[in-house]
Amino acid sequence: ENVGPQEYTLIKLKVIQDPLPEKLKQFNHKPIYLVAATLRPETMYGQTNCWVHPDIKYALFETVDSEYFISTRRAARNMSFQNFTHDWGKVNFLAEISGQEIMGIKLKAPLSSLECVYSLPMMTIKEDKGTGIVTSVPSDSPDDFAALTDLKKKKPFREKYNISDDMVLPFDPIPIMNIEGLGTLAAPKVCEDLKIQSQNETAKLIEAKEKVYLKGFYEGVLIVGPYAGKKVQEVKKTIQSEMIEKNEAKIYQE
Ligand code: A2H
Repeated sequence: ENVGPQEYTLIKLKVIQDPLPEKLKQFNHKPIYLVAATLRPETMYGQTNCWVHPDIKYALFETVDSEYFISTRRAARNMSFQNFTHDWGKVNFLAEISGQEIMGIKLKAPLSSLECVYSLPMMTIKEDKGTGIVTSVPSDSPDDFAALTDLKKKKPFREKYNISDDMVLPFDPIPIMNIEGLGTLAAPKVCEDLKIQSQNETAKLIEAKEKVYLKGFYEGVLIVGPYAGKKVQEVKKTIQSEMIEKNEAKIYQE
């Protein structure tokens, strides 16, 4: 669908669960990250959780910086052509991991005001886009708000994927920017205006995204962090660069 390469910011969500989940136990000598591809690095202040698809197969591999990354194999291969791995074009896959095996994991999300966030199930994740892992900003992303609301409303959905109430119920959208006409919680507002009932209402969610996305980018003004008061457009690149300098993010293209 895309013409030409798309640049994403890869956000490194560090696994901070102690002890490590069973499947990751043997990888305890280097830091492990779930890596999420985003187009909106300036919204990372509002991360409340991370999305993985329970049925997607992910892989763990070692990067040139001696860290472990978890993403789809496809994304890992792309990364190997962008100097993420020791040998150009080669990935040293160390484990195959299903989404369910990295569900409900405690993570540290860069820039988020929360001490920790959890990996939770999202059923609309596409396997062939980004890393197959999505970081969640329900204040500004209708997809994220709809998926979080589904989990909050539907106990059987949480139980099916072994998600405890404390990983979901305390987490509310965090106001991070003001968009004229939409306020400081644009995605929840538009989802409510359009009466979106679940993450599967694709057509309505496309409409919601159109409403929030362009306005957020052109008219959004941050209300938190060091760039509070600045237009998103003016500080997006700076925020991205600062995360990269702190080793919390990378540029990734596909
Ligand atoms: B965005 P594009 Cl605040 N499957 O990040 C489904 N969605 C995926 C994905 C996948 N495999 N990989 C990335 N994404 C999401 C933040 C955000 C995003 C906000 C607002 C809008 C928004 C927080 N989630 O995206 O098809 C990621 O969510 C609106 C489209 O390449 C990524 O940016 O254009 C975006 O979709 C990439 O979508």
